Amino acid sequence: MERSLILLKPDCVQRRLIGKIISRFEEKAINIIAMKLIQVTPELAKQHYHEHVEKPFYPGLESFITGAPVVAMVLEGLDVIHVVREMLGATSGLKASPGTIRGDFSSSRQMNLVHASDGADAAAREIGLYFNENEVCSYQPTLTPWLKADDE
Ligand code: FUP
Repeated sequence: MERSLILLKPDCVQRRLIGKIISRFEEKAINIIAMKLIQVTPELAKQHYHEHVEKPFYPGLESFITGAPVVAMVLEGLDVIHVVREMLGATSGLKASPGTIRGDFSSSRQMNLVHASDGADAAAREIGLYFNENEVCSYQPTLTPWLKADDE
């Protein structure tokens, strides 16, 4: 089992798409094991996007990500980091394929609705930025025998 940090970004919250996007993950049988609505501060934004802080687009990215609340979630599942990145599509909504979340709902590179960790190290770091250990509630879905084979 793998974990990934997901943010439903301010554009997702403002556009009332929270429910639709969460439904995509639920329909895919991915387990939500932590979730909260929070306001990202400039300090948290700099920690989250530390590799982008010096880039020319960073000031705009920080204004955007701190401009309204986000929904932070931890998703758990088999290969969930890769699976969720595929579900999101390319970073820019203008390039993301139809059928992906960004391809269906976003027409922007910055306002691309959802963040998802891009690897195991990033996931561990980002989960630690947004959640305390006691906020993460791992559990076994009762439907598990109907979601995957025992050897998967
Ligand atoms: P991703 O891994 O898909 O979240 O994308 P990146 O790490 O490449 O970029 C982080 C965020 O910066 C993305 F959500 C989009 C945003 N961004 C811009 O706003 N402008 C740019 O020129 C590049 C990225």
